[in-house]
Amino acid sequence: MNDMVPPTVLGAADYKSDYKPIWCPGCGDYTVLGSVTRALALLQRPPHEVAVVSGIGCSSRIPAYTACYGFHGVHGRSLAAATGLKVARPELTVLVASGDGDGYSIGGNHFLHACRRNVDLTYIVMDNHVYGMTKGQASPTTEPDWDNKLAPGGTGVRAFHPLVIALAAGANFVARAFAGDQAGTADIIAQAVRHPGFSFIEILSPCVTFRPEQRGWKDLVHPASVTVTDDPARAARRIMTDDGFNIGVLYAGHRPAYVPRPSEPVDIEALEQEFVL
Ligand SMILES: Cc1ncc(C[n+]2csc(CCOP(=O)(O)OP(=O)(O)O)c2C)c(N)n1
Ligand code: SF4
Repeated sequence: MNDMVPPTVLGAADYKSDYKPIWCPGCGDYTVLGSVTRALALLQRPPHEVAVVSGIGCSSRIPAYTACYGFHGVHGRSLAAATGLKVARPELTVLVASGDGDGYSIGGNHFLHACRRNVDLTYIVMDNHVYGMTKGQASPTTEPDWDNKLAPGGTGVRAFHPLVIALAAGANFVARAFAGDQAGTADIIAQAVRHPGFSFIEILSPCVTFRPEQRGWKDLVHPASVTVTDDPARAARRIMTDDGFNIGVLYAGHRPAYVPRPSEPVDIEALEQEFVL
C-alpha cells in the first residue's frame, strides 16, 4: 500500500480571505483580485510564503481580501515597506498593490527608486486615471482635458507615462494588463513574479463610479502586436507611440536583482562611544 500523501494542489480560492470586498459593483479591482489569486495558484506558492503590501486607496484594499500575509500601510509608501520586507525576508514572494494616485503622486519618488534598486518585487498598479477613494480628483494619469466638477475644463496638465518612466528608471520587467481579462492578467502576474528583479505591471482597472466611460475600455484593449523585447530603448519607443491599450509583456530585461551585502554584526556600545562628545 502506498501511504504517501499526494501534494496538495492549491486553487485560486485558497488565496482568498473570508472578507467580502466592498468595492462598488462593477469596479475593475474585483477582477484584479481574481487575477492575483489565480496567479498565485499558477505559481503554487503557499499563502504563508506570500506577502501582499499596499498603500491607501480603493485598490490598496487588496491585501485584506487575500489569505496571504498582508500590510495595508500608509498612502504612497507601499514600495518602501515592501522593499524592507523583501530585503529582510528574501524567501517571501512579495506583491505590492497600488493605485495611480497612491503610486504616482504621493508615492512617485518611491516608484522611481524602486525601479532603480531592482529589488525582487512585483508591483501592480490598478490605474483608473482618478482618485477613486477620495471621490474623483484628477490623478497623475488623468487626461489633461477630463472635464469634471473638481477640475472644470480639465487640469491642462500633461499625463504621467508610468511604463516609460519605469523603463527609464531601470525596472527589469514592464507589462500592461486589463482588469477585464482575468486569465490574461493572472498569466502576466505569474510571469512578473518569476522574473527576477523589480517587475512592474500597469493594470487598466476601470473606476465605474467616477469614470463610467471607462466601461468602454473593454472595446479598446487589444493584445500587443509586438513580441517582448530586452532592449529598454526599443520598448520605450514602442510604448511612447502605442495607443495606450496594448496589452502584454512589453519588456523583460537581464539586470540582476539587488541583493544586500551581508553586514558585519554591529557593536552598538562601540558605536555609541564614537559619538560621545
Ligand atoms: C498622507 C495622505 N494623504 C492623502 C490621503 C487621502 N487619500 C486616500 S486614498 C487617496 C487617493 C487614492 O487614489 P488611488 O491611489 O488612485 O486609488 P483608487 O482609490 O483610485 O484605487 C488619497 C488622496 C491619505 N489617506 N493620506
Ligand atoms: S470609487 Fe471607483 S475605484 Fe473605488 S471602489 Fe468604486 S469603482 Fe472602484
